[in-house]
Amino acid sequence: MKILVTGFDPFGGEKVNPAFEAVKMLPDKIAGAEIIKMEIPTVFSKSWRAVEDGIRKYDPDVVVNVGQAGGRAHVTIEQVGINLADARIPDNDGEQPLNQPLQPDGDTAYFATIPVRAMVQNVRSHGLPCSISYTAGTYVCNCVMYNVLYLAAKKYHGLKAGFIHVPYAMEQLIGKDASTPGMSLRDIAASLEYALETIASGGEEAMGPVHGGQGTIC
Ligand code: PCA
Repeated sequence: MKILVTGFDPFGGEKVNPAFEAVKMLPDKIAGAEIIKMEIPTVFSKSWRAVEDGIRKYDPDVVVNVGQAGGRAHVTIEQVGINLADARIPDNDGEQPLNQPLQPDGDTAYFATIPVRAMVQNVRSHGLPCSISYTAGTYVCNCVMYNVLYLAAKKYHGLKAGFIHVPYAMEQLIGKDASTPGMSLRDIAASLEYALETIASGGEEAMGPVHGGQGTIC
């Protein structure tokens, strides 16, 4: 199995993006699956096209895109991408779409096709907090999640995809309000690794409840 894992470049005045920093720390193989790592731009129009270039180049079985959700306290696995771009701040190219559909002919929303609940449970079973999120926001992360699921539905049949949001890394908290949550890059990377392990080992979606935690800020 081949899993394409992407992380964004820094945005919003941050010096690093913990998503790509943690992706870089992942091993090249997880539970027998090949892990292909790629950095993508935090730009509405370019981000998902870069992922599509990666899909064409590497022909992965699964795509997992990873982004920063500053203000969340731990790693969250996204359940749904919505057909809406509504940017709070301009992206890295100055684009700021407001209240626009991402794909005029796309569904209102697509659910992740990776085993979200089983992934959350596996991360938790290794002693790290993790939860499902029911909103990936309306910025570039949601744009990528939605568009990759749209591409899988329309063009790359059989491709599975989903999105993981990670909190600020500890070093990003310096100078921020003392109540701002974050995690060490090592724990973020470990959480990603356990989440990907579930996919790599062919984990089926768990049916049990995995409530608790958080997932509204990004
Ligand atoms: N986080 C942003 C976009 C890039 C990133 O890492 C988001 O949550 O939309």
